[in-house]
Amino acid sequence: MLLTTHRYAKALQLTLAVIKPDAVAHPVIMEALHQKILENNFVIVRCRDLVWRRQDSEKFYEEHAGRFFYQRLVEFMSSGPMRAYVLAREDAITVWRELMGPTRVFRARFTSPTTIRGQFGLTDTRNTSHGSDSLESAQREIAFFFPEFRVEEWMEKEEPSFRRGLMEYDQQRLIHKLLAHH
Ligand code: 3AN
Repeated sequence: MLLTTHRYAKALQLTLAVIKPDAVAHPVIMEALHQKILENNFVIVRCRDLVWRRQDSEKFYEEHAGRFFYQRLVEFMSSGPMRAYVLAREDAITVWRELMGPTRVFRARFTSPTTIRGQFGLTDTRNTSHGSDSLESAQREIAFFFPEFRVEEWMEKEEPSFRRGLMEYDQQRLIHKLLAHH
């Protein structure tokens, strides 16, 4: 366990972050992304490795059904292991999306070369990562990946202690936990 001392001034916000199969396939990239999450003072609330069936992929991206990239997107997202995170931070949704950079990798490489997609993205479909784009999608997407996770309960019971920095990082489970006596 590692003690972390970061304290937050504002309430923590939750977001859903996914490392897509192209990045999970490369352990060095996967590790770099995990470190980036820690360096940017996210609380890792949950972390899960999983593989989607095609129907999971279709359901998650149903708003894109009919777009020209839909078929390749659903195939790609069910092609191998992914890692999903529930992350908490001040302005978690915006901060994670800024770290990811633009959706279109070939644009990201020029306009935002230090972002995750600018650095590691392969194509516009194989673009390393996903992040919720609003409070509503964060709620929906967290429920999709972590059906047993209760956002409201976490906000009420755990957020105040995490905000005060009363946590440690569990290197085995790759998540932050509240200190036992709090
Ligand atoms: P973001 O992931 O940046 O929120 P969305 O929600 O517009 O972007 O798109 C969802 C996913 O669909 C993207 N992450 C990407 O994998 C794929 N995608 C979006 N636009 C394109 C495109 N023009 N060509 C290929 N794939 C795309």
